[in-house]
Amino acid sequence: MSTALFDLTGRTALVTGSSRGIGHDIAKALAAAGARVLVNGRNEAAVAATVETLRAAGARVRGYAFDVTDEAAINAALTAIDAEIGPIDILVNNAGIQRRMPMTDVPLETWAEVLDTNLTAVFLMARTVARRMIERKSGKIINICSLMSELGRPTIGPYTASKGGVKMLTKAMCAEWARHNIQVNGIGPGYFATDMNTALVEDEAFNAWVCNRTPAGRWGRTEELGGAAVFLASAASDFVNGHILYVDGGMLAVV
Ligand code: NAP
Ligand code: GCO
Repeated sequence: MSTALFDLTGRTALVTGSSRGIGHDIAKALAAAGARVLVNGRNEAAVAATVETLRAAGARVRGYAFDVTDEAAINAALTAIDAEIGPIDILVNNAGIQRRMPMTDVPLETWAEVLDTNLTAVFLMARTVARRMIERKSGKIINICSLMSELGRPTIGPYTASKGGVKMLTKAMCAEWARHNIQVNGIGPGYFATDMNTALVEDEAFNAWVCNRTPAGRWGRTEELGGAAVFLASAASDFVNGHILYVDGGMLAVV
């Protein structure tokens, strides 16, 4: 089978929250497959540093620093991208945060912060980008879900609710946009050692739990998500829609 199916040459990919962590390595993988990548995060310096790193590695890359919870900032950025770059062919809704505490202690502000970032932003970004994809009768949207799209664990109620929402929003987007040749799918990472999870990695008991609970016996490496991202961003997945692809070392397959 030709690798041309996975070739992203000539495509433009916006990856939200790609200044570090999972989003960074997804952007890196899409660039390596030929896409021009647009890096995002709230911190301008971090975005600029990532742009430089990816550019030094040969990527065609630009940075757009904005807060995905700010509708006006989203609209301004998407307008600028339209004017400066052109159409977004691939949108990866990756930006996300985690807040850990017993649900009875969760202030409404914390609930709102998590849901705004992890769920509402996915809606806001996709709604505007999809309008343009519908006009062009073509597009790829990848929403970053989680093991918590399927399972719960104590102390991460807002996050779990947000990720369950992202899974179902992915299916809702499929229901409305597949007819316009837009493929909307999710990637569900297992446990990966990023800034989001530093506290977990450093917790000996939790670290041991992850390694024992994961059939692969280890945490995932963020570069191991690149293949799933390139697949769902490419022609190789043109008849895949509403699917959540778990990259979790087998964790969801076993009790
Ligand atoms: P991370 O290392 O903390 O990176 C989060 C990224 O999102 C950063 O680039 C951050 O940059 C950006 N971000 C946060 N809030 C933002 C906002 N309001 N607007 C724009 N950018 C924002 O986290 P990660 O582990 O890579 O997680 C990335 C995604 O994967 C999240 O959706 C997370 O839920 C999901 N996920 C992670 C794991 C895991 O094990 N790590 C597993 C499953 C799913 P700034 O802070 O500078 O804005
Ligand atoms: C946690 C972690 C998880 C992972 C990821 C698993 O506190 O349990 O943050 O939520 O980040 O979402 O798929």
